[in-house]
Amino acid sequence: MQENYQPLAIEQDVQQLWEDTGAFKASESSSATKYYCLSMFPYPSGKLHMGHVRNYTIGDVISRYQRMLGKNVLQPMGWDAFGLPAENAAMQHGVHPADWTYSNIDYMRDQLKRLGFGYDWDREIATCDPEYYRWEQWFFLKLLDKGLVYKKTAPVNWCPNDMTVLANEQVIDGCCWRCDTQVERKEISQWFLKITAYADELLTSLDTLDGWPEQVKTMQANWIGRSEGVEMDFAVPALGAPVRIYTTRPDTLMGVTYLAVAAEHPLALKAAETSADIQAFIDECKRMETSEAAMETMEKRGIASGINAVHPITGEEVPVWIANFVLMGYGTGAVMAVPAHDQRDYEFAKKYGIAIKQVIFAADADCSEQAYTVKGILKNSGAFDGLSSAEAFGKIAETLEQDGKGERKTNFRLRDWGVSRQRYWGAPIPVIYCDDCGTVPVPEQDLPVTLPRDVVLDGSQSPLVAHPTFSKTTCPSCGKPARRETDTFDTFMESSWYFAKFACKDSESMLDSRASHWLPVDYYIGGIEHAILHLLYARFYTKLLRDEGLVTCDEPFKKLLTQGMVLKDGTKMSKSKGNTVDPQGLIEQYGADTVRLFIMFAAPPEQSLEWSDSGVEGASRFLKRLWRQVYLHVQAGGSTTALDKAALTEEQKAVRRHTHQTIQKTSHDMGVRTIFNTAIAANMELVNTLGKFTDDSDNSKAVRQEVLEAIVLMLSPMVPHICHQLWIELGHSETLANVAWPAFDESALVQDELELVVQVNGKLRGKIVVSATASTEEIQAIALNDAHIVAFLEGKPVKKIIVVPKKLVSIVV
Ligand code: OVK
Repeated sequence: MQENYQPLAIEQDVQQLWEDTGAFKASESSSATKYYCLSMFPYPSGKLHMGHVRNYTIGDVISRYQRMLGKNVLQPMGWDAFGLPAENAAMQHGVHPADWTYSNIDYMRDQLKRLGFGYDWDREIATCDPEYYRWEQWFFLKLLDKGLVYKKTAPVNWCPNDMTVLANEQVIDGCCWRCDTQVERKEISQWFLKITAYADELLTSLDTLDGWPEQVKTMQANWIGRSEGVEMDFAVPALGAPVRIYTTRPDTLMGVTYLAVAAEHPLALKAAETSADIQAFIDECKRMETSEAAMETMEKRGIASGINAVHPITGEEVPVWIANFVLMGYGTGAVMAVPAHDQRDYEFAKKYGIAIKQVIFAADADCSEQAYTVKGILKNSGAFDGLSSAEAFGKIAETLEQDGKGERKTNFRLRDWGVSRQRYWGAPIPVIYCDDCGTVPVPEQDLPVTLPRDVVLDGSQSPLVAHPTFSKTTCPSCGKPARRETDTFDTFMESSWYFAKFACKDSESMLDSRASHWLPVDYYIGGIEHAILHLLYARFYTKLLRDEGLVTCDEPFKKLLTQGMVLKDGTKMSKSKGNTVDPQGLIEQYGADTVRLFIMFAAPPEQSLEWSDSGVEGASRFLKRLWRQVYLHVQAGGSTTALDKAALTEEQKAVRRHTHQTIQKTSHDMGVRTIFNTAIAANMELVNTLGKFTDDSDNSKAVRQEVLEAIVLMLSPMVPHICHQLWIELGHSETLANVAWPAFDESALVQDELELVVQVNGKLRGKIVVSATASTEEIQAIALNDAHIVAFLEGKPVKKIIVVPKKLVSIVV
């Protein structure tokens, strides 16, 4: 055995061995229980950053631990390869998005291998591979057939100078990132997936996800946003049609002092016919950004339409305003405003001098400074006076229903999923437009619709628009000249089903029975930034796949771990802050095991991890210490005799007890709590104990062998390379990757004697040593007869004596 730990050489050899022996190839034919462990696959953005290293180390530790428990583990890896960064790189460096992507994949794959992650590389997927996205196209057409896909106009960010659509991240302070021109809102026709058809199930089946963090389930539930309310009509004689609104607070209906409608609402358009000011305001609204985040933070503005609506209960007239915070795409494009009981309505009313009418009362209900948004008792509400908010909800709904002016309705905040992107580097949407036949699906035998390679990206419109294979095709239905859809899919489409494809990469169909064998994913690990959209889309897609008979599960991810961020100097590592740490340099300096150990030791997986150079040094020192312990043991001849449990000295027993306590604790930390830093710390303490254990009798060597083997096995999920080597040095020939997780020896945990503290009248007066099996009466007798304690009893009669098992004896005299 080498005297010094040389990580680089060991790691290379062990990785080669894993590759040669196919150590991590998963098979469906195993009789062992399956365990599918998946980390969110990366965008091939160039090179790994620390966040990736953390994510993938956590996944690998869980996978290796489960393998040691005897599970048949699948841990695959692939590439979320489409998206804007490849187009940006193409423009900045003049390299084709495909070349940029594939060369990044090659580099990052090497990095993952260098870190020793146990992936089944035979299942590697790159989503930009036509053999992958062909099935996405195929499935889209199935959904189209089922009516779960449709087209409608929706707003996009439009740069009038570059004549191109911009993604939200390409809009900086309302301007185009390239030419700084003011961005406009433009309505264009786009494809949508009807996720709203699954809103109810997406919400209710959250209850089945016991293995998900509550916080993530709450975020999903809020995003879906189920609400109970009332939909009602306000008649508008001037428009000749009523304005329909939805409210979750019908109890405040009698406090309505105005309505607000979106700039695109028919009432607004009607009002604009006779007012240049209104038209100007509408035009301005249309120029606004489309993102919801921008909506929330912008200044709330409006203009009176000059048109009045009729209150459905009082018959009184209420003015209608056109407001920039009401969106046509959300609900009915109109809202009733109750300034006394809604803060946004309140601020708007104050700004424009609109009446504020309080109708909900309670002891603390005061509307002089702000809206009173809590429920209470109705006043100023005519026939509904004196009712509670809850009672009024029912009564008012009933009244509207009787009058045919409204009805109770369950609403969802969730909107259908717009999947069209006006970009090149994505999966083409497989439809053809024919002047005669309209929208025609691409026939199955013509799939995949592949991306042409011969394009130049210049930042203006997608090169697909002018590309001959897209602009000139024939209608599959009538054979006349036609053109292809030039939009490509949102990249969330690819990441919504990749976990299923990993199960059956080489299948002749989209998925086969192997998908049902492996799914659901037993443990899914990834960043909190995907808590809402990616996870929701993946859950939605799973239900779509199930309803198409392609998988049998209802939910894709049984357990979810959302890892914390990697910070440096208290802030997120980011290029712009210049505080990134490149994992590559560290791997080259210290080896993969040190990097893995540091990252798992520095914090529990769900908490943020503060980068520390000294922490990396510490991890490296510990591995050297562990190596040294094995080296000294091996140099001293190792263990030549079997452990004789009957002949153990107290010291040997204590070392064994510590060992088996550590196995017990580590198993609990890893298997139940999914917290690794404490598991590592426990093993570090055990290494310390071993350092102090210098006895060199044969039985001590056997004990030392047992302890070292246990440590090597317990740390192997975290630091697999060094552990593999140490395992061999400890005299084993089998690959560590196939060895079982150690079981603790119950008998080694038993302590023969216990030390208890003794209190007299609440004061600590001494300690006694008793047999671990002593009864309460025996312990009491020992305490009362202990010479040291007797002195404190001062000969007084004992009033009370209490024994707290394994801890203390309390005597009252
Ligand atoms: N391809 C998607 C993705 O997020 C996943 C799909 C399933 C939708 C974690 C940093 C960071 C540090 C410095 C500079 C910049 C960033 C993510 C994902 C996984 C893959 C890393 C998180 N710090 N980034 N692909 N992270 N911590 O390549 O949360 O962005 O779980 O790695 O990330 S990704």
